[in-house]
Amino acid sequence: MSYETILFEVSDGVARLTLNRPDKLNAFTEQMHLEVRSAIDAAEQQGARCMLLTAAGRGFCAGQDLSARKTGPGQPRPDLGETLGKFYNPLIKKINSIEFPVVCAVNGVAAGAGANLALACDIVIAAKSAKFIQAFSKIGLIPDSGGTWVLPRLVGHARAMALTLLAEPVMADRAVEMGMIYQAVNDNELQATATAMADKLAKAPTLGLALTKQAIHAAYDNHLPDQLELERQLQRRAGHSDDYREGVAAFMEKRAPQFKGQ
Ligand code: T3D
Repeated sequence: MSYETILFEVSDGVARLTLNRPDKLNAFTEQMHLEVRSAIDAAEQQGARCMLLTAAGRGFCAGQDLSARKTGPGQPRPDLGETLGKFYNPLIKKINSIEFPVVCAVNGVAAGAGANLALACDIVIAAKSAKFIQAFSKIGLIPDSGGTWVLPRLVGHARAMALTLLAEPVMADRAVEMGMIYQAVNDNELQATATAMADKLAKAPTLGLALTKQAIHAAYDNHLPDQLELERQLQRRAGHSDDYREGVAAFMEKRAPQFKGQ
């Protein structure tokens, strides 16, 4: 499939998805949502073992394209519940549950749903010049795309509340200090660092990583006994995998493992 609003390729197990509306700071249109969805489906079908999400130009993503939301007197007001249900929520849920790691390389400003899209990814690396803005309160909205769920968990209640109510920008270094993201790197090192990480993850034991994702997400809702039981069940599955057998064999034979992702 050819795309107009994104760039997409799968190579050596890494699906690289680049939001590509740089003039509009990669704000989401309906078309972009559909193309992102189709690309993620293609990544799964083509056997990707890691996805690298990034964007073109000076911004990462400015959230919803507001030019599609202008209404004047007498015109119907948009049903934003419908667009969340149709586009944003399925996207966040998909990233959350997809059975390989998703690395996000935040190359510039990430605002509104763009910020929360980044925070939904498994590992977030940002260029030092990048910033995160919970821009919603500036236009009378609430944080969506999982922002009210993920932010308090990452940065705590006090910071989540202030960041969302004030809509103040958080620079990448500060986002690392707060625990909002994993790493901030010099701008000219972002793509190389993220690519190296994605390459490494694509050669890792994919099933084990998928089960790790599942366990960590489940931990937010579980009490310790339930979580221990879940770990027991998932470890049983991991222990039956070819990659576990290969990992142990490689360790014993003092060689590098060749994981197949199964
Ligand atoms: O609607 C629903 O379906 C519900 C879901 C909502 C999810 C949401 O994401 S709501 C929040 C929407 N996003 C925002 O409110 C952020 C709006 N943008 C900004 O606040 C600023 O652009 C930034 C802080 C992100 C960056 O500022 P700056 O000064 O670096 O850039 P700029 O000059 O404002 O923007 C550059 C261009 O991108 C400009 O276009 P132009 O004038 O050069 O033709 C600007 O209009 C455009 N742009 C930036 N953000 C958006 C956008 N165009 C459409 N929609 C945008 N969100």
